[in-house]
Amino acid sequence: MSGDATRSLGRGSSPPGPVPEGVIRIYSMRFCPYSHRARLVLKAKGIRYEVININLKNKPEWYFTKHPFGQIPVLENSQGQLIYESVIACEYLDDLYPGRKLFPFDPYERARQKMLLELFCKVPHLAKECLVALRCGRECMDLKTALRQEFRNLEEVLEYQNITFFGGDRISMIDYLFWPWFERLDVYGLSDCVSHTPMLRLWISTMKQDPTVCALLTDKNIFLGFLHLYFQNNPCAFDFGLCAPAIR
Ligand code: GSH
Repeated sequence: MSGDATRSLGRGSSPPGPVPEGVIRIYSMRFCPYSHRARLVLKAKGIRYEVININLKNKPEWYFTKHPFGQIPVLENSQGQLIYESVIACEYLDDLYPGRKLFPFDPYERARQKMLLELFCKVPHLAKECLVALRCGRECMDLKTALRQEFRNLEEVLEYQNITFFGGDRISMIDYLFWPWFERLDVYGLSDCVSHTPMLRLWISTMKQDPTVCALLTDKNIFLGFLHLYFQNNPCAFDFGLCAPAIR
């Protein structure tokens, strides 16, 4: 049992004990796209892991000993080693654990995936800016236009190479690194940003059939409930659907 759906720890909580041998721990948050990346890799590779969810609006004091700025995700192993930054954490998991390698072995193909990651790098920020603007009732046409352009760049990669997944014919690391933002398009109110990119839409529907992606899909209403509370600055947001606070 990985315990992805455990209540988050906040200020005043006791620090967790050492990580048991044979298990890796992830400090996470149920709705965080960066943590989602690492959880996808943990699941895809069948790694035994435990989850400690962090309340990001009320962070535990001890959490700053795990990450200098108190960000998630962070991995911790049984030797007490800490690994943060989602892409670095995903590569670490892929290198450390046996089973199917998600990054290609071929140095050029691996470099290509990292170049694609650079091509994607504006998407997280733009998606968040659009979400904030929409939630705060601000106009976001320019932001959406910019996001559409980023998606057009990704569309060109799929189109030009005539591939289903970003790494070729099989799902690989780059697909899992992109996926969390595409799963969120609908709940963020940004589905129309892929209306002009048919290959990307096909990729999204193919991704939704992947067993790892399916295992970690978050119910849309739970996600919307989280967003509602998050934008009210309510610290219960992170446990939405577990403690089921009333939405007012
Ligand atoms: N570059 C980092 C990564 O790839 O892991 C970004 C991680 C990040 O921004 N995480 C957010 C966070 O920890 C949650 S989605 N926010 C809390 C904060 O910045 O205080």
